[in-house]
Amino acid sequence: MNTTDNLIPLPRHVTPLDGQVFTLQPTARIIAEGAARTAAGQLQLLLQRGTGFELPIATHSSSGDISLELVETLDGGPEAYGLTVTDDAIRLTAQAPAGFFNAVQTLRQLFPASVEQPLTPHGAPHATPDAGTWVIPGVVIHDAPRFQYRGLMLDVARSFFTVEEVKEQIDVMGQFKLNALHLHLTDDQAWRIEIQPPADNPSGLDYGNLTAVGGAVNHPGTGLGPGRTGFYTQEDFKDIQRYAAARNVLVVPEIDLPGHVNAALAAIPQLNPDGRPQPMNTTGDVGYSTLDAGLPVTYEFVREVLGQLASITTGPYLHIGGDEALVTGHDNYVTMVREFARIGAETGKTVVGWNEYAEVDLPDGAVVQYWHGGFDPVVEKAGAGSPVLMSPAATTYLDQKYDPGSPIGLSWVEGGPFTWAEYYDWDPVQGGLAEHQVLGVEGPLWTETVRGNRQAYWLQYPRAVSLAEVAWSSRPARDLDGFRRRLGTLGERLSRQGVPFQEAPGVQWSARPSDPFADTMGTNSDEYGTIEA
Ligand code: TNX
Repeated sequence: MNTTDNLIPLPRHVTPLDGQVFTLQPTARIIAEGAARTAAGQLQLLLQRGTGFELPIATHSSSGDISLELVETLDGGPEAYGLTVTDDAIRLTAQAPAGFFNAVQTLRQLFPASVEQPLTPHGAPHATPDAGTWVIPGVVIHDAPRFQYRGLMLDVARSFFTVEEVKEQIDVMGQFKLNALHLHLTDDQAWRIEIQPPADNPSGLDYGNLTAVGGAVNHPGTGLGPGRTGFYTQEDFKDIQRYAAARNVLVVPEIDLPGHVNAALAAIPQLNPDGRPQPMNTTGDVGYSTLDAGLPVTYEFVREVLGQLASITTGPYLHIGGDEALVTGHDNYVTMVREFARIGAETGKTVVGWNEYAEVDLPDGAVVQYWHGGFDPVVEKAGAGSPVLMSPAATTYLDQKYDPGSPIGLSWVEGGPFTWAEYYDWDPVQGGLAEHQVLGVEGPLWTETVRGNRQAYWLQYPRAVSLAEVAWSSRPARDLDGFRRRLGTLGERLSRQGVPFQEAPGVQWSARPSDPFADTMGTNSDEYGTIEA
């Protein structure tokens, strides 16, 4: 096997050192200080769980050690890293914590797959092979990402994911150097983020009711297994962000406006023109709800919600939705979205919105996330300085079925079903965009049919891995056959981690995944595979 057969996404430069091999001994140490400490601790834990060796973290290296060395500059920025494996040492270099995190993920992939253990701390550990197993081929790697934003989106509104589940999602994605997690926090069916009662509340709105009503919802009535209720307190949200930051993942919160707001209309009567709350609606329907452009309380509400969310968000982005406002009317849409984007920008954050909002006058630098429909407004906004985040449905939507018989997933995107190859063989720089105008790539998982992580993983993987390589590796370096082989090798790692994946055709999988539906059979199977949005 070649050194690169284990590496996903493919690094920029890989030079095998023929004849050299490093063998990890139980007496090795991890050498790290300062900016390298967090990644060193993560490597220590990984190796302790995977090999049984308790490697100490120290500051002066000798032969046989793994050292993480801070360098002043490295081509490719804060996420870039170098990795050298020789007979007597492993050396990781980076200029920032992000680079060390990435270097550790690559080193992890150079170890035999047997280093991988279940990701959930409660998962029963696999037996650790004996000390002679930990042999790594000599190599020199220099690596840096093509795009700065490499994300997944989790729709926690349609189906709730607990804080622990979101953290595990971060663990899985991080190994592929995916570095952004967009949380779709609100929608018609639910409101999943706590908004606290403000000191100044001119219209006396009951913000607590958003999560009391909107967090208690079961599910849109489709999907396999019991529905999910719950919401994140502001402390939960901070906790998720801290966990993510230590793993080089940025959290991007979304409040979907001015459509997809039925849960808010149900919780806060004053948002309705007749002052009467909407009933909660748990179907998977889209496009039927809207805020009212003519009500002053609409803007008071949005200012409070975006203000609180911005104040607890550590990252630079605030996503304000903007999609499928089918009953809003064009003029009302433009009036509200222009104002909401302005309010968002006033919080100091960069606003992000689905591409419908590209029709509106936006603050400088507002990010446009393309999902479907006309591309011209997107290119025009890009020309005026708006970075573009690429999520074209046919090459990035992780909720789409792999084949028509899939028990979960949607199938409304034309040209489907889609497998790993469609999500691999495309380029984010398209339709007249220039390389520097593309911020990156994001794969959304809408969860009308999804219950919990195991089902989510089954839809996400391996296609999220395709996206990770599209976002990280250069276009000329990407090659379908090489990727197919590396996916096959990856099967054993995912399987050992306890991550169910789709045994997509065309790949010789090195191990079979566990059954993502094993714990849901019989609980809700009358609704098995009924949704066709
Ligand atoms: C469209 S994609 C939506 C979501 C749905 C999805 C699947 C996008 C920006 N909006 O609200 O979940 O289709 O039905």
